[in-house]
Amino acid sequence: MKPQKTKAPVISEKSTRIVILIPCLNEIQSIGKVIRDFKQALPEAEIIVFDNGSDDGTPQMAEKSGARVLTERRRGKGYVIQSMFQRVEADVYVMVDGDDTYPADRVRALIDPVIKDEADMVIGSRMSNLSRSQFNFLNRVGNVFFLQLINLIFHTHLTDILSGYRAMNQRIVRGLPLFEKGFAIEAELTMKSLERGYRLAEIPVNLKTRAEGSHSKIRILSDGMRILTTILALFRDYKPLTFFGSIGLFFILLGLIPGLRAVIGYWQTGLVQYFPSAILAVGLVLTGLLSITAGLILHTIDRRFNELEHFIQVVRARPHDR
Ligand SMILES: Nc1nc2c(ncn2[C@@H]2O[C@H](COP(=O)(O)OP(=O)(O)O)[C@@H](O)[C@H]2O)c(=O)[nH]1
Ligand SMILES: [Mg+2]
Repeated sequence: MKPQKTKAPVISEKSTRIVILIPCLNEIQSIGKVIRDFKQALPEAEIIVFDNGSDDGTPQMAEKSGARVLTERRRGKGYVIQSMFQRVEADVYVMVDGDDTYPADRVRALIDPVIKDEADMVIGSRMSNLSRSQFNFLNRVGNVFFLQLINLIFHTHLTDILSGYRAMNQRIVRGLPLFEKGFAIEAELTMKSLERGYRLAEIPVNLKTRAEGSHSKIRILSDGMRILTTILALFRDYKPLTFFGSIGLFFILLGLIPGLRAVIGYWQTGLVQYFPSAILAVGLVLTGLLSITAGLILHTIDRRFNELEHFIQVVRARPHDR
């Protein structure tokens, strides 16, 4: 659904409230440097660390380095990002990991298209042709797989959908309903932005390896599965006709195999020889038709929901209109 474009005022440099939001869980080795680097790269921005029950002194180090520290009790990067969007008021939101793997010196290039109102979200892409990123092998394979999946679903040409380095304007931060609790939050953020027609842009960044002694919190297999199920669930919810339609088509094509066998048998002998094949064929084709029907019904409901969401956006944008 294309949200009613309420022309946001061009944000002038001077009055722009920019915040750097850093989700952190036990990042004592790197958080001090991250805060210093961003203070240097973007002195006019406020830096807020969202801590999630670190027990290694991260919040104290963050405060000592000049950041504001807020706490989110529910464990999980997704909960923290949701909390950031709900609790912080600003014009430009930058989110960056606290493990010093993203380059602070690219932050101006990241926020520029947002400030010029050329994009609603700018993603710091670790996998563009111009990026020289240090990924561990499994992480890169997972990222490329999920990237291809989302580009296939939305016919887009993004180069990185799971990057933790992004700049966003208030419209997208206020306009997106986010529910993911863990590392699938970036996939949800990207897919829901694409589905709602927000303007996405990318700039190349080089991902660095973590500081000595600091460890990634991601569990490749379980978080990877979580990201995959999230992508498939959002595909089902936002593209029901494509999702259930392709499943339906698959079953109908599958039913053709035993079906043809039964039909050819009947043709040749005038008798229904292959009963099991005939029954299997009917079963498969009916399942296919059922799935397509479900897709059509959900597609219709989805369109009406889009209209509802459109009016909610309009009312929110112009609450006093009668
Ligand atoms: N507050 C909070 N931050 C988290 C949590 N899990 C990860 N993070 C932070 O999210 C960022 C990315 O996590 P990381 O482990 O580096 O994942 P990776 O970059 O995908 O390997 C880091 O700054 C982590 O400290 C969590 O449960 N709560
Ligand atoms: Mg990391």
